[in-house]
Amino acid sequence: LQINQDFPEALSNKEFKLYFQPYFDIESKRIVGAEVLVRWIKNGVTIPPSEFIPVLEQTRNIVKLEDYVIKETIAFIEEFKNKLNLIPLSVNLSPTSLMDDDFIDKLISMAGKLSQFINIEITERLFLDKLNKAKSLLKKLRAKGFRIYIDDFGTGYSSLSYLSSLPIDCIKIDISFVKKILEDEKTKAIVKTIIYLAKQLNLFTIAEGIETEKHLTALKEMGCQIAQGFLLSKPLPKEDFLNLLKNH
Ligand code: G
Ligand code: G
Ligand code: MN
Ligand code: NA
Repeated sequence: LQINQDFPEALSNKEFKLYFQPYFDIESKRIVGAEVLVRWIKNGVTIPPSEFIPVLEQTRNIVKLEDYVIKETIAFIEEFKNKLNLIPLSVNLSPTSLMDDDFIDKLISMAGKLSQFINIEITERLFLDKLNKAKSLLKKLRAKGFRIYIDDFGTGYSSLSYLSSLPIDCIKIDISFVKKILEDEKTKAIVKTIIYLAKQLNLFTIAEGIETEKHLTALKEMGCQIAQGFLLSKPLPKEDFLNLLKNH
Protein backbone atom coordinates (compact mmCIF):
# COMPACT_ATOMS: atom_id res chain seq x y z
CA LEU A 1 0.00 0.00 0.00
CA GLN A 2 1.37 3.34 -1.14
CA ILE A 3 -1.06 5.64 0.56
CA ASN A 4 -0.72 8.86 -1.42
CA GLN A 5 0.00 7.07 -4.72
CA ASP A 6 -2.99 4.73 -4.36
CA PHE A 7 -5.33 7.44 -3.12
CA PRO A 8 -6.79 8.89 -6.37
CA GLU A 9 -7.83 5.51 -7.71
CA ALA A 10 -9.16 4.43 -4.31
CA LEU A 11 -11.29 7.56 -4.14
CA SER A 12 -12.78 7.02 -7.59
CA ASN A 13 -13.31 3.32 -6.81
CA LYS A 14 -15.27 4.30 -3.69
CA GLU A 15 -12.97 2.33 -1.40
CA PHE A 16 -13.59 4.87 1.39
CA LYS A 17 -16.63 4.01 3.51
CA LEU A 18 -18.38 6.02 6.16
CA TYR A 19 -18.93 4.42 9.56
CA PHE A 20 -21.11 5.98 12.24
CA GLN A 21 -20.50 5.80 15.97
CA PRO A 22 -23.48 7.08 17.95
CA TYR A 23 -23.11 8.97 21.19
CA PHE A 24 -25.68 8.90 23.97
CA ASP A 25 -27.20 11.20 26.56
CA ILE A 26 -26.05 9.51 29.77
CA GLU A 27 -29.22 10.32 31.71
CA SER A 28 -31.87 9.33 29.16
CA LYS A 29 -29.79 6.77 27.21
CA ARG A 30 -31.05 8.37 23.99
CA ILE A 31 -28.84 8.68 20.90
CA VAL A 32 -28.18 12.39 20.48
CA GLY A 33 -25.68 12.30 17.62
CA ALA A 34 -23.09 10.19 15.82
CA GLU A 35 -19.50 10.64 14.73
CA VAL A 36 -18.62 9.89 11.12
CA LEU A 37 -15.43 7.81 10.89
CA VAL A 38 -13.97 6.96 7.52
CA ARG A 39 -12.48 3.53 6.73
CA TRP A 40 -10.46 2.50 3.68
CA ILE A 41 -11.59 -0.91 2.50
CA LYS A 42 -9.08 -2.28 0.02
CA ASN A 43 -9.62 -5.78 -1.41
CA GLY A 44 -11.70 -6.69 1.62
CA VAL A 45 -9.08 -5.46 4.10
CA THR A 46 -10.02 -2.55 6.34
CA ILE A 47 -7.37 0.11 6.83
CA PRO A 48 -8.06 2.30 9.88
CA PRO A 49 -7.87 6.10 9.60
CA SER A 50 -5.04 6.22 12.13
CA GLU A 51 -2.91 4.66 9.37
CA PHE A 52 -3.85 6.74 6.37
CA ILE A 53 -5.07 10.13 7.67
CA PRO A 54 -1.65 11.30 8.94
CA VAL A 55 -0.09 10.31 5.59
CA LEU A 56 -2.81 12.00 3.50
CA GLU A 57 -2.29 15.08 5.69
CA GLN A 58 1.21 15.41 4.26
CA THR A 59 -0.37 16.31 0.91
CA ARG A 60 -3.52 18.01 -0.41
CA ASN A 61 -5.12 14.56 -0.65
CA ILE A 62 -6.59 15.07 2.81
CA VAL A 63 -8.71 17.92 1.42
CA LYS A 64 -10.01 15.68 -1.37
CA LEU A 65 -10.87 12.91 1.10
CA GLU A 66 -12.66 15.25 3.48
CA ASP A 67 -14.55 16.85 0.61
CA TYR A 68 -15.78 13.34 -0.23
CA VAL A 69 -16.67 12.58 3.42
CA ILE A 70 -18.67 15.82 3.65
CA LYS A 71 -20.51 15.07 0.38
CA GLU A 72 -21.42 11.56 1.53
CA THR A 73 -22.54 12.86 4.93
CA ILE A 74 -24.77 15.48 3.34
CA ALA A 75 -26.20 12.87 0.95
CA PHE A 76 -26.98 10.68 3.96
CA ILE A 77 -28.76 13.50 5.76
CA GLU A 78 -30.66 14.41 2.55
CA GLU A 79 -31.80 10.82 2.11
CA PHE A 80 -33.03 10.24 5.65
CA LYS A 81 -34.14 13.60 6.94
CA ASN A 82 -37.81 12.92 6.23
CA LYS A 83 -37.75 9.22 7.10
CA LEU A 84 -35.99 9.18 10.44
CA ASN A 85 -35.85 11.26 13.52
CA LEU A 86 -32.52 12.62 12.40
CA ILE A 87 -29.69 13.35 14.78
CA PRO A 88 -26.67 15.54 14.03
CA LEU A 89 -23.57 13.92 12.51
CA SER A 90 -20.05 14.97 13.51
CA VAL A 91 -17.40 15.12 10.82
CA ASN A 92 -13.66 15.25 11.64
CA LEU A 93 -11.82 17.91 9.65
CA SER A 94 -8.08 18.39 9.50
CA PRO A 95 -6.48 21.84 9.87
CA THR A 96 -5.43 21.72 6.20
CA SER A 97 -9.03 21.52 5.00
CA LEU A 98 -10.29 24.07 7.49
CA MET A 99 -7.66 26.62 6.56
CA ASP A 100 -8.65 26.31 2.90
CA ASP A 101 -11.07 29.13 2.04
CA ASP A 102 -12.43 27.33 -1.02
CA PHE A 103 -13.10 24.21 1.04
CA ILE A 104 -15.03 26.20 3.64
CA ASP A 105 -17.09 28.12 1.08
CA LYS A 106 -17.94 24.89 -0.70
CA LEU A 107 -18.86 23.23 2.60
CA ILE A 108 -21.20 26.10 3.47
CA SER A 109 -22.90 26.11 0.07
CA MET A 110 -23.22 22.31 -0.15
CA ALA A 111 -24.72 22.02 3.33
CA GLY A 112 -27.16 24.94 3.10
CA LYS A 113 -29.83 24.52 5.76
CA LEU A 114 -28.62 21.02 6.57
CA SER A 115 -25.73 22.64 8.49
CA GLN A 116 -27.96 22.33 11.56
CA PHE A 117 -27.40 18.55 11.33
CA ILE A 118 -23.61 18.83 10.99
CA ASN A 119 -21.02 19.19 13.73
CA ILE A 120 -17.40 19.87 12.85
CA GLU A 121 -14.81 18.08 15.01
CA ILE A 122 -11.47 19.82 15.15
CA THR A 123 -8.34 19.20 17.17
CA GLU A 124 -6.33 21.73 19.13
CA ARG A 125 -3.70 21.64 16.38
CA LEU A 126 -5.92 24.06 14.47
CA PHE A 127 -5.09 26.80 16.95
CA LEU A 128 -1.37 26.27 16.91
CA ASP A 129 -0.37 28.41 13.94
CA LYS A 130 -2.99 30.89 12.97
CA LEU A 131 -5.19 31.42 15.97
CA ASN A 132 -7.02 34.46 14.62
CA LYS A 133 -7.74 32.92 11.26
CA ALA A 134 -8.94 29.73 13.00
CA LYS A 135 -11.26 31.73 15.24
CA SER A 136 -12.77 33.70 12.39
CA LEU A 137 -13.46 30.65 10.27
CA LEU A 138 -15.12 28.83 13.18
CA LYS A 139 -17.24 31.92 13.82
CA LYS A 140 -18.28 31.89 10.18
CA LEU A 141 -19.25 28.21 10.35
CA ARG A 142 -21.23 28.72 13.55
CA ALA A 143 -23.05 31.69 12.04
CA LYS A 144 -24.12 29.36 9.21
CA GLY A 145 -25.55 26.82 11.68
CA PHE A 146 -22.73 24.29 12.16
CA ARG A 147 -21.67 23.29 15.68
CA ILE A 148 -18.00 23.03 16.62
CA TYR A 149 -16.58 20.24 18.80
CA ILE A 150 -13.01 20.08 20.09
CA ASP A 151 -11.77 16.51 19.73
CA ASP A 152 -9.07 14.82 21.84
CA PHE A 153 -9.31 17.67 24.32
CA GLY A 154 -6.39 17.99 26.69
CA THR A 155 -3.89 15.98 24.68
CA GLY A 156 -2.54 18.71 22.44
CA TYR A 157 -1.81 22.36 22.76
CA SER A 158 -4.83 23.41 24.77
CA SER A 159 -4.34 26.63 26.59
CA LEU A 160 -6.90 27.55 29.19
CA SER A 161 -6.31 31.21 28.44
CA TYR A 162 -7.78 30.97 24.97
CA LEU A 163 -10.49 28.41 25.65
CA SER A 164 -12.89 31.12 26.82
CA SER A 165 -12.50 33.05 23.58
CA LEU A 166 -13.00 30.20 21.13
CA PRO A 167 -16.24 29.96 19.14
CA ILE A 168 -17.04 26.35 20.12
CA ASP A 169 -19.94 24.31 21.49
CA CYS A 170 -18.52 21.10 22.90
CA ILE A 171 -15.42 19.51 24.35
CA LYS A 172 -14.69 15.82 23.77
CA ILE A 173 -12.71 14.36 26.63
CA ASP A 174 -9.96 12.23 25.18
CA ILE A 175 -10.02 8.46 25.59
CA SER A 176 -6.58 8.50 27.25
CA PHE A 177 -8.08 10.34 30.25
CA VAL A 178 -11.23 8.22 30.38
CA LYS A 179 -9.21 5.00 30.49
CA LYS A 180 -7.44 6.10 33.68
CA ILE A 181 -10.22 7.67 35.77
CA LEU A 182 -10.94 4.57 37.84
CA GLU A 183 -7.35 3.93 38.92
CA ASP A 184 -5.67 7.28 38.92
CA GLU A 185 -6.84 10.00 41.32
CA LYS A 186 -4.92 12.72 39.49
CA THR A 187 -6.50 11.88 36.14
CA LYS A 188 -9.89 11.83 37.85
CA ALA A 189 -9.21 15.31 39.18
CA ILE A 190 -8.26 16.55 35.71
CA VAL A 191 -11.41 15.13 34.13
CA LYS A 192 -13.61 16.61 36.87
CA THR A 193 -11.97 19.96 36.29
CA ILE A 194 -12.47 19.80 32.51
CA ILE A 195 -16.18 19.04 33.00
CA TYR A 196 -16.57 21.83 35.57
CA LEU A 197 -14.73 24.31 33.38
CA ALA A 198 -16.83 23.37 30.34
CA LYS A 199 -20.02 23.98 32.35
CA GLN A 200 -18.80 27.40 33.43
CA LEU A 201 -18.13 28.26 29.78
CA ASN A 202 -21.54 26.95 28.64
CA LEU A 203 -20.03 24.09 26.68
CA PHE A 204 -21.20 20.53 26.89
CA THR A 205 -18.88 17.55 27.23
CA ILE A 206 -18.71 14.18 25.52
CA ALA A 207 -16.60 11.44 27.10
CA GLU A 208 -14.99 9.18 24.51
CA GLY A 209 -13.87 5.59 24.85
CA ILE A 210 -16.45 4.42 27.39
CA GLU A 211 -15.94 0.66 27.58
CA THR A 212 -17.48 -0.31 30.95
CA GLU A 213 -20.50 0.56 33.13
CA LYS A 214 -18.06 1.68 35.83
CA HIS A 215 -16.57 4.30 33.54
CA LEU A 216 -20.04 5.45 32.52
CA THR A 217 -21.18 5.80 36.13
CA ALA A 218 -18.02 7.64 37.15
CA LEU A 219 -18.39 10.13 34.31
CA LYS A 220 -22.07 10.67 35.11
CA GLU A 221 -21.20 11.42 38.73
CA MET A 222 -18.68 13.98 37.54
CA GLY A 223 -21.43 15.79 35.61
CA CYS A 224 -20.62 14.67 32.08
CA GLN A 225 -23.77 14.66 29.91
CA ILE A 226 -22.84 12.60 26.87
CA ALA A 227 -20.93 9.36 26.30
CA GLN A 228 -19.42 7.58 23.30
CA GLY A 229 -17.68 4.21 23.34
CA PHE A 230 -17.75 0.49 22.70
CA LEU A 231 -19.99 -0.15 25.74
CA LEU A 232 -22.75 1.83 24.04
CA SER A 233 -21.99 1.19 20.36
CA LYS A 234 -19.05 0.52 18.06
CA PRO A 235 -18.69 2.52 14.85
CA LEU A 236 -21.31 0.97 12.55
CA PRO A 237 -21.65 0.66 8.78
CA LYS A 238 -24.53 2.64 7.30
CA GLU A 239 -27.11 -0.19 7.26
CA ASP A 240 -26.50 -1.15 10.89
CA PHE A 241 -26.57 2.48 11.94
CA LEU A 242 -29.92 2.98 10.18
CA ASN A 243 -31.37 -0.10 11.87
CA LEU A 244 -30.25 1.22 15.22
CA LEU A 245 -31.93 4.58 14.55
CA LYS A 246 -35.15 2.90 13.33
CA ASN A 247 -35.45 0.78 16.44
CA HIS A 248 -34.45 3.52 18.83
O1 G B 1 -11.64 4.78 13.87
P1 G B 1 -10.29 5.07 14.41
O2 G B 1 -10.05 4.88 15.86
O3 G B 1 -9.21 4.35 13.67
O4 G B 1 -10.02 6.64 14.11
C1 G B 1 -8.78 7.16 14.30
C2 G B 1 -8.78 8.63 14.08
O5 G B 1 -9.11 9.00 12.75
C3 G B 1 -9.72 9.39 14.96
O6 G B 1 -8.95 10.31 15.68
C4 G B 1 -10.64 10.13 14.02
O7 G B 1 -10.91 11.42 14.53
C5 G B 1 -9.83 10.20 12.76
N1 G B 1 -10.66 10.33 11.59
C6 G B 1 -11.61 9.50 11.12
N2 G B 1 -12.15 9.99 9.98
C7 G B 1 -11.51 11.17 9.73
C8 G B 1 -11.61 12.16 8.71
O8 G B 1 -12.41 12.07 7.76
N3 G B 1 -10.76 13.23 8.80
C9 G B 1 -9.86 13.39 9.81
N4 G B 1 -9.09 14.46 9.82
N5 G B 1 -9.76 12.49 10.79
C10 G B 1 -10.57 11.39 10.75
O1 G C 1 -9.82 10.70 17.65
P1 G C 1 -11.25 10.34 17.55
O2 G C 1 -11.90 10.72 18.78
O3 G C 1 -12.02 10.90 16.45
O4 G C 1 -11.26 8.79 17.52
C1 G C 1 -12.38 8.03 17.55
C2 G C 1 -11.80 6.65 17.53
O5 G C 1 -11.91 6.01 18.81
C3 G C 1 -12.50 5.79 16.54
O6 G C 1 -11.54 5.23 15.72
C4 G C 1 -13.15 4.70 17.34
O7 G C 1 -13.07 3.47 16.68
C5 G C 1 -12.34 4.69 18.61
N1 G C 1 -13.18 4.33 19.74
C6 G C 1 -14.46 4.66 19.92
N2 G C 1 -14.96 4.15 21.07
C7 G C 1 -13.94 3.47 21.63
C8 G C 1 -13.82 2.72 22.84
O8 G C 1 -14.74 2.59 23.64
N3 G C 1 -12.60 2.18 23.09
C9 G C 1 -11.56 2.32 22.25
N4 G C 1 -10.42 1.74 22.59
N5 G C 1 -11.62 3.01 21.10
C10 G C 1 -12.80 3.59 20.80
MN1 MN D 1 -13.24 12.57 16.50
NA1 NA E 1 -10.74 11.60 20.07
